[in-house]
Amino acid sequence: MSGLSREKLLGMYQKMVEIRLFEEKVFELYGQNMVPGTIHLYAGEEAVAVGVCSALRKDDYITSTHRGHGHCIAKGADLNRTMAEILGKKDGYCKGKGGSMHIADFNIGMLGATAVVGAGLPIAVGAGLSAKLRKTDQIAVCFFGEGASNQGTFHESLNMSSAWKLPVIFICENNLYAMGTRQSRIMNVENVADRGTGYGIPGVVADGNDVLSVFRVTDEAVGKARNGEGPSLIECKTYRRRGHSRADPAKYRPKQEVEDWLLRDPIKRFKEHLIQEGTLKEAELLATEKETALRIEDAVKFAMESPYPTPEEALEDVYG
Ligand SMILES: Cc1ncc(C[n+]2csc(CCOP(=O)(O)OP(=O)(O)O)c2C)c(N)n1
Repeated sequence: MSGLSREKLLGMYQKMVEIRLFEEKVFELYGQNMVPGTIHLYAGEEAVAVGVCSALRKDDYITSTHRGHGHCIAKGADLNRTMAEILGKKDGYCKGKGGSMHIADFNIGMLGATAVVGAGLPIAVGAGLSAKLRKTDQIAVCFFGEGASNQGTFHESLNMSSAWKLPVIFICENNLYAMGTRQSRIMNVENVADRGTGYGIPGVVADGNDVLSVFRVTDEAVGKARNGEGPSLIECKTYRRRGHSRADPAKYRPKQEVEDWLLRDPIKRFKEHLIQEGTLKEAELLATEKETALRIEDAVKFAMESPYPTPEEALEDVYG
């Protein structure tokens, strides 16, 4: 048994389903030419965002990546405004000018997605430093891929946050590929978590397709960070269901590997677990799925009806 309440577990399941259905809808809308730019889908990695964010408070911070919708939704973003932003509409979080890769909502501690690989890590370090200087017990979490762990920003961020014992949690979403490049082609270590040792940071490997396992390790790291014991590095082994971006058919992944990972689908596994443990009945979970699908439809309607920003608005809310 997980020790979590029925309500908490149902909430986690609902969030995972919300992310999956949202991503599938975005995939569809992209095919209808409704999404400006490109899109990087998060489907398959839901257990990471939900496991991590379920261990956080609303006033804790997160920084995200180019694959950010899942993180936003898990941290509590409004589906309507998220969808509107992705469609480039005025009622979106950034008035339609940020899009999928620059979405942010400071009210829920979501400091922003970024198209620059590895750019979210120093921002989380800054947020952690700010919390420490202001003597709040907030923490900052940054999500990034294994590819980003080869960037200088990863190493500098781990070093500085460890030296200054900052309340930062580094969450590596290791989905085995950075675009089409397999991890083993560019890294001579199997676990990104091992890289923490060089900076005096505990590194843990978690099953990134098991939401409860991700929750448990994050919860422990959160306790340490709030207690002034400094940063942690958690590597969640996971897999994306689709290609790197919407346009990528991901032919570079061996068929058997894809099939094996799809069998370990995080939502299916959590659902089976909840039913087997007797925590929730299948009918309750189905009702949640149906209700979530309706809310996604509402979000699409909201986004479709929202106007595009005018050309003049391109000059508003910008610096420099
Ligand atoms: C600094 C920088 N270099 C290269 C790119 C091009 N690029 C976009 S996503 C990506 C792969 C990132 O892989 P990873 O960090 O593992 O995240 P994943 O896409 O697997 O979630 C690359 C190289 C970029 N956006 N920014």
